[in-house]
Amino acid sequence: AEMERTFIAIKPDGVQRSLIAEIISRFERKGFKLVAIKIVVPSKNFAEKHYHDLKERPFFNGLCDFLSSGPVVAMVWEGEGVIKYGRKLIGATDPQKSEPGTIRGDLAVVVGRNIIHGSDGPETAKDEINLWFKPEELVNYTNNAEKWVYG
Ligand code: DAT
Ligand code: MG
Repeated sequence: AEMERTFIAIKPDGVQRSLIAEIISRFERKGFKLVAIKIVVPSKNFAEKHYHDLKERPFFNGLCDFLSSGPVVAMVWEGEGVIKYGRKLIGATDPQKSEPGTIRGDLAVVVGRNIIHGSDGPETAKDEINLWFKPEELVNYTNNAEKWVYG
């Protein structure tokens, strides 16, 4: 299998709404593997680094205030196609446009409180994993179900 890794974060709204287990469950049941996880309150400066690509956007400041407003569950998930398929599980950026069955479609209503972040491509995945985690925080292990997930 062509294994890849993506950065997924449950934002402060998802944590406060007690959706941590619900969100993790969707990635876990799919067959993806959790290789790093922690709960942290990012500083405003750290949030600005995470969202640096959006610094020209009018919502940038509010977005960074929001991300740093409380605990975030930061994770790395591994699996074949996990970057692209993780975005599918998450759904469209604006929950009004997310399909039912997706995380945002099922669990969120407005774009400013869309409960979850996922890397949008291989380069951002690498950058975001490096920003949020030290190499030794990523755990290499074999899940015994892998042979049943991948054949
Ligand atoms: P995504 O989180 O789906 O990758 P993005 O990278 O374009 O979306 O934007 C990052 C976050 O910024 C997004 O999850 C919510 C917020 N955001 C995006 N567009 C917005 C808008 N038009 N108004 C307010 N917040 C917005
Ligand atoms: Mg994005």
